[in-house]
Amino acid sequence: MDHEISEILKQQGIERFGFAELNRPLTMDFYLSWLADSKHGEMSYLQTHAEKKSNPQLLLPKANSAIVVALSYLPHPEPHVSKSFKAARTALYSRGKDYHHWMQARLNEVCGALKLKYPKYEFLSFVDSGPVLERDLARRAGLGWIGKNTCLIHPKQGSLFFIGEIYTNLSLKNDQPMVTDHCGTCQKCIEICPTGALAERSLDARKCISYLTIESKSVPPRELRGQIGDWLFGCDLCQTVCPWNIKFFKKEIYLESQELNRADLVSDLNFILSSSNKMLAKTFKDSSLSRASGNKLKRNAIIVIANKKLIELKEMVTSYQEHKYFSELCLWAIKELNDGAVNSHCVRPSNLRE
Ligand code: B12
Ligand code: SF4
Ligand code: SF4
Repeated sequence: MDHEISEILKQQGIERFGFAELNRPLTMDFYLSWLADSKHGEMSYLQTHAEKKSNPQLLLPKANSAIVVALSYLPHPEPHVSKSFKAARTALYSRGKDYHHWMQARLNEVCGALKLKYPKYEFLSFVDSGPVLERDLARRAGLGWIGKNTCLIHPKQGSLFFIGEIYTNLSLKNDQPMVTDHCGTCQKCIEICPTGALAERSLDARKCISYLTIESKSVPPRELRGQIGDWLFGCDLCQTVCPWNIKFFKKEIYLESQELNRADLVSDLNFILSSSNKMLAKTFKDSSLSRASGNKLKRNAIIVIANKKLIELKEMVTSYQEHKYFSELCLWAIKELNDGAVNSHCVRPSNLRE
């Protein structure tokens, strides 16, 4: 039966997968202590999900196994979106369509094909947002080890992939052993993290740029703003520094922004700040960037403007000063711009903004 399932997955174009028994995650205690230390910040859903993460049968009664799938995002499988930036720096995973939609749809198709073959059994798929401890599950399915950057890494494919899974009441045999830890004495991810968010295999989300630019609704604390650098959405540093990604992606990954055209960056950030939130939502509807609301994108843009000393956008930043959410951030950004200003010409603030 396991062989037939493998064939169905391959027919559906899924090459990298494994099976895991559905029981309490091996790292559940770590997860609970991580929550108890409040390292999840504002992501209260992680707390709510704890019970179902611990007991997968609460999601699908009598579930025995999970089919765990890894899909690489370099190159991005769904790169075409209505608008992408020319120069603003966004995480590699986000440079395409929102995987919560297309990957979920692909897994739903796989569930459909499995149901056809095994009509008496149940299949339920999740991608990212479900109450599943995905890295733990994928590790148990033999898809990689958990690195010191907390990412799941495969010795032959690096870590630049998404994880999704299908719960089922079929009993599937796990035929891939867990991958042994290949981090050794390396500490590169911990050393490069600009905000010091990483300790070995534990990430303080409250300090992670990915959290600060995507998940958190708050304006980042002053002491972390400078470290966000030019990241507009997400961060890849602890992965792009990893020798296991460098080995497989070589010239496709960068630590620094690629040679940036300042005018393009100004144009991207100006677009964000001069658009209404409604317009931003419409523009990025199909893209991963839709995970951040208009105000979050604007907040991030103001931080990048300050950090990159884009004095051309000072007037635009100033135009947000009266807005309750942005006012303290604007004061900080204007001070940063004044401190580092070299030359100035203003961009006309748009009346499209809310
Ligand atoms: C919340 C969340 C975040 C938070 C917190 C991340 C974190 N490391 O905790 C933030 C917003 C910061 C984030 C960032 C990113 N995320 Co995220 N995130 C999640 C989410 C929804 C939950 C993760 C979670 O429960 N975190 C809590 C901590 C405690 O759990 P954990 O990270 O899984 O850590 C486990 C290990 O560290 C392990 N562990 C701890 N100590 C030890 C010790 C030993 C010896 C061992 C073996 C294991 C071990 O136990 C922990 C609990 O199981 C998952 C999807 C899901 N449903 O699981 C995606 C997920 C983990 N994210 C993903 C991605 C792609 C990212 C980013 C790369 C996006 C980006 N470029 O900006 C970054 C990577 C940052 C990083 N270094 O982790 C992918 C990871 C794929 C992979 N190859 O690992 C996932 C699986 C989404 C998906 N479906 O593909 N994310
Ligand atoms: S994603 Fe960036 S900020 Fe977050 S832990 Fe990795 S290097 Fe640090
Ligand atoms: S950078 Fe080094 S320590 Fe960090 S995950 Fe990669 S191999 Fe492990």
